[in-house]
Amino acid sequence: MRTTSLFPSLPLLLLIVVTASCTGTENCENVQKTCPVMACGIPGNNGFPGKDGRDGAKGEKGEPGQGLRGLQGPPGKVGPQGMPGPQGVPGPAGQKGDPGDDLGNYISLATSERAALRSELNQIKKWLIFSLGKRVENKLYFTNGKKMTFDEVKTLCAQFQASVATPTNDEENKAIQDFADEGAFLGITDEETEGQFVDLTGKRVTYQNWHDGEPNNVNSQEHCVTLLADGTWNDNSCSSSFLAVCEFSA
Ligand SMILES: [Ca+2]
Ligand SMILES: [Ca+2]
Repeated sequence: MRTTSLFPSLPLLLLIVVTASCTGTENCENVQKTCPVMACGIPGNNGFPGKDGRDGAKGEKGEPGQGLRGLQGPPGKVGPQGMPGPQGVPGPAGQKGDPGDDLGNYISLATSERAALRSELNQIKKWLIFSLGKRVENKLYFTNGKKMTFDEVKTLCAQFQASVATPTNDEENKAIQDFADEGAFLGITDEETEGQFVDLTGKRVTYQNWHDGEPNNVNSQEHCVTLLADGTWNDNSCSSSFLAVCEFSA
C-alpha cells in the first residue's frame, strides 16, 4: 500500500523540476533547444492570423482569355493634326482651255469698235473732200485757203505727212486747178539746176503744162512753179505768196 502511493508522485516531481529549470531568465525557445520535447507539455491553441504582408512583384502578362469577345467600343477622340508632308512632284500640264466669255466679248467689242471707227473716218474723209479737197485715183488734194511762200507751203504739208501738190497728168492738174483761182504753188523747182525742173524728191518731172512763153526765169529769180487759173504753169519767185495745196496718198 505504501509503494503504490509513491509512484503517482514521481512524474509530478520530475515535472516540477523541469518546470523550475525552464522558468527564470530563459525563454521557451531556448528551453526547447535544451530540453526534451516531451518536457514542453501539451501544444497550445493557434493564435490569431498575422497582418497582411507587402504586395509581391508584378507578374507577367497572361494569355488572352478563351471566352466570347465583347462588342466593339465607340471610336476614340480625333488625334492632333500631323505635320504637313513634303511637296509632291508637279503634275503634267493640262490641255489649253477655250477662251473665256470675257475675252470673247472683249474681242467682239474691239472688232465692232474698230469697224465703227473706220466707218466714221471714211465719212469724215468724204466731208473734207466735199468741202476742201479733191480726189484723183490714189491722190487727195487739200488746201487751207491761205497764200504762203514756197518754204511755208513745204513746211505746212510736211506737218501732215504730205507733200506740195505735184500733178503728173492732166486729170491731177485739173483737180488742183479747181483751187487755183489766183494761182497755187506746185511741188516743182529748178533751184538746183536752172531750167531743169524736178519734184521735191529730186526726180525730173515728165509731165509739164507751161503757159506760152514760160518758163522765162524773169530776173533769174524764178525757180518755183505756180499753177495759173487756166491750168497752165508759170515759173515764179519762191518768195512770193500763192495758195497752199497739199497732196496726200489716198
Ligand atoms: Ca528758174
Ligand atoms: Ca515766169
